[in-house]
Amino acid sequence: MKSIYFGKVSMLLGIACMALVYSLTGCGNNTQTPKKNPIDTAVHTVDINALIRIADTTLTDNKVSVFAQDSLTSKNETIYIQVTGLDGAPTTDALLDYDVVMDMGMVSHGGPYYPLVDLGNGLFKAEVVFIMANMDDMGEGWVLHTILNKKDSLSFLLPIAEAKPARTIPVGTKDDGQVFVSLLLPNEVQTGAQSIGFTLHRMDHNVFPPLDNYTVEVESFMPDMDHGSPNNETAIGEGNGRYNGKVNFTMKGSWIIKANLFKNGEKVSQEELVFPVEVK
Ligand SMILES: [Cu+2]
Repeated sequence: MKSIYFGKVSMLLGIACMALVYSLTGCGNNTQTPKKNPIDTAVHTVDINALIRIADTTLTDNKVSVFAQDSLTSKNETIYIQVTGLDGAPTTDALLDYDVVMDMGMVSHGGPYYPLVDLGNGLFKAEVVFIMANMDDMGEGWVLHTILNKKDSLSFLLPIAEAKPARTIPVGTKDDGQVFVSLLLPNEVQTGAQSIGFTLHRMDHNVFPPLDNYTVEVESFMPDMDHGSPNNETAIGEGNGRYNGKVNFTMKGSWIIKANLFKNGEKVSQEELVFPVEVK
């Protein structure tokens, strides 16, 4: 309990210091150049009615709404942003850009986020790694800034609770400083071999670039029964800080996934990352 507490505080201080240095020196540039959003060509549909409405704002001609699959927590999250007319009809020619900032009162800082993907019909997909949870009495917390058609600036307060168990963990590395490792597996999974995804991001002042050229070694372990499982596969880079491997849960129960970062065949993470997973 004690070490978890100190870990959290030191991480918070680390980020706060980083943010303070950033605000004092004014270096770094966290804006993206608005250009045509990439079109998602993958064949899938998003059912807005199955999503939770997080926030919305009405403009003169448009309504902008923010949705998510579930309540948002401090991990790698997918957010949907919908632009409609005041009558609710989709705005098909909307141009949208965004970024995220955590306002902590005395300081603020950003976090890793991916470019918007245009899903068509005024619906956009954003992917953000919330590297910490909102904190009581410390600023407004996470704010999603959107820019519609290069002119209307809209901000949404995002309620980011702490992910339990942790799914995004910072770890020191040999060459790249503090790296945020996010596990993309749900908290509850089924038995059997399955793919396991991670994203890796480093910090460069107040920007958080995706980190490639690593591998994530995956080991499974069942603490109550003192055994692991065969046929796990190291997660290999797919670009943009995304990694995919395999994990094999041979029975139901409480497992942990131990993850270590490797670069050029050498272990470079300063401590082993542990992600608890319930196998149903
Ligand atoms: Cu923060």
